[in-house]
Amino acid sequence: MLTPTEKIWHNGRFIRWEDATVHVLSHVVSYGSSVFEGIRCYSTPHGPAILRLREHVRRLIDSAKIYRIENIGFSAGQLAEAMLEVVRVNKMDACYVKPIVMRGYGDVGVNGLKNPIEVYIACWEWGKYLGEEALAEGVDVCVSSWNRMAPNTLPAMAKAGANYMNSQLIKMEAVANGYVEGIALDTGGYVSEGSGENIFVVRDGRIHTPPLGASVLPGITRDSILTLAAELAIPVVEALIPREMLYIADEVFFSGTAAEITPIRSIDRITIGKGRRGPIAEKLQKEFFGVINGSRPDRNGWLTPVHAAVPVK
Ligand code: PPE
Repeated sequence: MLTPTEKIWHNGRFIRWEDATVHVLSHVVSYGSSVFEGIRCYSTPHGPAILRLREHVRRLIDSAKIYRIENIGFSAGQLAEAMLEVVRVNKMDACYVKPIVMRGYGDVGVNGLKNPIEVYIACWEWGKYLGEEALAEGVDVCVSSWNRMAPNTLPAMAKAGANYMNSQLIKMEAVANGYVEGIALDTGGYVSEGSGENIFVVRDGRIHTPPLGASVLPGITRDSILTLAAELAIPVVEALIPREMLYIADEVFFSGTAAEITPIRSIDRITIGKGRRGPIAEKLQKEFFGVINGSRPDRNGWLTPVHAAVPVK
């Protein structure tokens, strides 16, 4: 269960954790009108540092724009600084940072354009997403009977609260059937993504991942993996993946801020590869966690130190 921290940032000032409440008639409650981010702050040899802060801020602003929130009220720089400040104020080391932009209380009805925009940023300690052993051992998952949203229904490129109603159906069904997670197909029947993770499939030394047109969130960890794969000279194909490709893969793994890089050892009770973490997932994990633990240089400037005195652009 969630352990509260002291403060939450709200519209430019800090309030107590327990005061960060919304009115039940806020637009977001009835209509799901929120966009948000999930960001990890890691404990590094140089103190706490936020991973890929700029990219998360950018996606938050993009998600808002898709839903016609053209002005969050804070610049990218201000939002980034606020996220660092939340970690500082709460004296956190490793934690998960969650900014939420929502349509608040005021008007009634579906059209939320007149409702005020509320911005909150919270942080708390969050451990391993798919279980302690998952990163080394791999997880058992299924293909969901639920599809990801059709492209012209809910936009998958926006990280919107409403999309997570679909994610909940995928996740709850998987858990009810004894799996850790579900993989959703898109409405064309091609592999899309997990309820909260992007997916990668390895066969014959080549990495395959669904393109953005397959109803996936443009994951920032996905992007990190594409960058690391290029640096390691591992070929990557972004193309539609038929479901059966999952079963005959040498390796399959998830990526996400929360899930990091999590190998999949079985899908629908079919063993994937050797039934444990494969060499490519392991190599990518080594590089990814190497940047965080300082054993690899931060070549691409992914880490923003929380306690540095320089403002973030
Ligand atoms: N797809 C979905 C649907 C998704 O929710 C996430 C993040 C990803 C892909 C991976 O994106 P990225 O984190 O930028 O690499 N899911 C978040 C967890 C959701 C939850 O609140 O639970 C996360 O990983 O933080």
